[in-house]
Amino acid sequence: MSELKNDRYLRALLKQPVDQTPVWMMRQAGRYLPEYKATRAQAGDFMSLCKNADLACEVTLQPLRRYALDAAILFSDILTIPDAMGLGLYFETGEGPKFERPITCKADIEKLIMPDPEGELQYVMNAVRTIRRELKGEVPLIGFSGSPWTLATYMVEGGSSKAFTKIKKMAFAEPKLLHLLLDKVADSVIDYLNAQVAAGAQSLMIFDTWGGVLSPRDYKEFSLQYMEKIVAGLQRENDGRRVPVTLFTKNGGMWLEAIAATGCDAVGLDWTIDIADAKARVGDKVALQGNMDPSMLYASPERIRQEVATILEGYGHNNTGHVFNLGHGIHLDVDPEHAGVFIKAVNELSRPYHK
Ligand code: 1CP
Repeated sequence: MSELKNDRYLRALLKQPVDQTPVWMMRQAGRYLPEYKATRAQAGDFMSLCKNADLACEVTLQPLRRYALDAAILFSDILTIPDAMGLGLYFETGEGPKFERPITCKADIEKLIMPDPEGELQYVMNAVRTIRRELKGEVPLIGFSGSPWTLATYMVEGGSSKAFTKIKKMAFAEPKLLHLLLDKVADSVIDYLNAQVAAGAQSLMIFDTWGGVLSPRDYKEFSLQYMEKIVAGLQRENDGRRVPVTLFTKNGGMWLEAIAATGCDAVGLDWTIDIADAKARVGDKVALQGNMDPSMLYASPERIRQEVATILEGYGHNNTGHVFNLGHGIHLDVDPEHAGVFIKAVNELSRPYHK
């Protein structure tokens, strides 16, 4: 495979020296970009966009044409696995994801399909292969999955949730049942991520968007334990290069040390923790990714630059091991020019930290 022209992102994750702080944005391909809306309209709906390798590749590359980003992320969704397991994913206009057949009992869990990454999920691998080819080694490609806990919240709630009562009822009233489900989902995530690496993904990220709604004990039992199992089951090298793994638990700042102890290479931070404190707590054990509040992109260009400067100073002069990012996905009504101000600020203001 071709040499990477820009490997800052991979180097920073592995704590090797870099010339400036690499940056990308969670949900960088999406509805804040008019060109995304146009391609999505061409595809028809969101899942058709995910299932068309050429169009999925097109939207993956769109943000890279606008901004000096250091990584591309596969255009897909975390809910591809539950869909392939047989739950019937659908999107209603203006609403979040929903499942036709949510999990309600043991029989539902027992009949879940273990998806074949090159079978039911081959469309994802085809997208990975197409994107890798079209990237032409410009920047690395990030593959991803949801954490078992986060996937299970959608599978049991039947869609997005605010209070998570159904999944918590299962966790506390029938914990064995939930463990059965989490274990099955973890096994499919391992197969799915390893297949993404085989297809060309150069780094992996696990999104634990809802781990932060659990108590510290329950977080370890129902979320972290399964992410640890996944990390242990992953293919960590491909083409003679290490494939770094980043774990991101939104609202997981309290549990940094435990997350860092899973064997992952990097920990994603939202904005509710100061990056200087996070750095002091994890030391050299892992790299850190984050951590600007995505709502900061509503601010003036001066304010955005100031925030970037503050976060860079917080991480400090020990300069590697930081990947700049938003603390969660970019909002869909953000002005694309402001995203550009953010990326440019990281590119320019981070250089002095790497001398
Ligand atoms: O066009 C549209 O209307 C669809 C909106 C959309 C998009 C652009 C969805 C539905 N998924 C995606 C893409 C997506 N999702 C990516 C691709 C990378 C990129 O955009 O650059 C990634 C990495 C995800 C991951 C994802 N999906 C997460 C984890 C990260 C996070 O933001 O917390 C979660 C929780 C989902 C579920 C999901 N899929 C779609 C929506 C709107 C949601 C969130 C629902 C909710 O809030 O509960």
